[in-house]
Amino acid sequence: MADGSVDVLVCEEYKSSLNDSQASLDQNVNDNNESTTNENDTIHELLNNLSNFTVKRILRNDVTQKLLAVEGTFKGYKQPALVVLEKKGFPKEELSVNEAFFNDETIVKKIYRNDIYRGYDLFPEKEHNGLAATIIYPATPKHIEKFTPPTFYLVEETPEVYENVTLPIINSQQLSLQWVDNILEGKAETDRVIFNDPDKKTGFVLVKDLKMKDEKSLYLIALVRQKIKSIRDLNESHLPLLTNIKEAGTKAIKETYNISENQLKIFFHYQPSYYQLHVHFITLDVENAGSFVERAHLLSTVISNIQMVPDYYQKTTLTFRLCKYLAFKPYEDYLNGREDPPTKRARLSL
Ligand code: G7M
Repeated sequence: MADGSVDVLVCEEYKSSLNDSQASLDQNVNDNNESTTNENDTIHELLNNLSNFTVKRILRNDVTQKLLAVEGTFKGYKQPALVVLEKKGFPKEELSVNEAFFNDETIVKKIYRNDIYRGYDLFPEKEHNGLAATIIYPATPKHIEKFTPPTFYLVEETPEVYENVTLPIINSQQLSLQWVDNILEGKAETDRVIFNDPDKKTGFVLVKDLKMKDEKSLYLIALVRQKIKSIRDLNESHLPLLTNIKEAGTKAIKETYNISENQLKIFFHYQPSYYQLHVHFITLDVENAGSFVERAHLLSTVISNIQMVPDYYQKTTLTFRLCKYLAFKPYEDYLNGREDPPTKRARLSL
């Protein structure tokens, strides 16, 4: 497992921007590496005996991902090291499962029995009981941050808050959309495009997302040609565009991957990382796609809301989470400066 691939830990909202900044991170690491090439060459010898490592701080103990990230030091090495331990997945084949666990060597310890239910601790043979380890040395503050769980802040964004806080932020600090333009203009990732509708009003490009690494599970995004920032801007004039994305997008996926619409989750992010409207298309098995309730808005629900109330997204309160205090602060400041701060403050779950 390479360092760059361990991005499951990052707050979803910042993954894309981190991907963008990965190059600079890699550059930092390279710069750092130049001065520590000798250390790096020899540190691997110490790994033969992990008692050379002292844990300074647990950065993350993720029970769902079964992953432990710790910061520490190796004996004789000054700079911080990062060690990530992950429980390995199970074999996929029935025969391998049989051979790995259901044999004489597996130690069985009974924990409980209740009616038809029994619980055990199993200790399979060593080779089926392993951990995957990633060691980063030297670990930069960015690496440490990447593996430290974020603190989340919930924002209930009224139209007024959007106008006074979000919009100025989007206008002043949004991430570059060059990569989107490149795809729309056919200048980049042409081999990753699944479908292209050139219509200026209802057209879009359906392309493999950066996160789609192989063909095992689907992760596509539909990049819209019209200049629309986010779902906040959507109204009834966009219904032909939205229905086209739904119908033509799912048709293209059926033809290319033989996956039906009822196996797809099709949604927007709010807030997105990139303010040029795009729709995520994933199969239901894909995790870590930011499809939690405080971020995902199903395309079908968005269409239905606009059909009922044409200016729904200009009127509604949109709730989203932020995972950096710096990003949250403008919202906190704005709401604290209001005439009736206690009521307004109650709208923010700190
Ligand atoms: O909704 P949100 O803005 O968070 O999603 C943006 C999506 O764009 C993420 O799923 C990213 O993985 C994806 N993405 C970001 N970049 C920079 C690229 C890129 O250069 N190419 C492609 N194909 N997808 C990208």
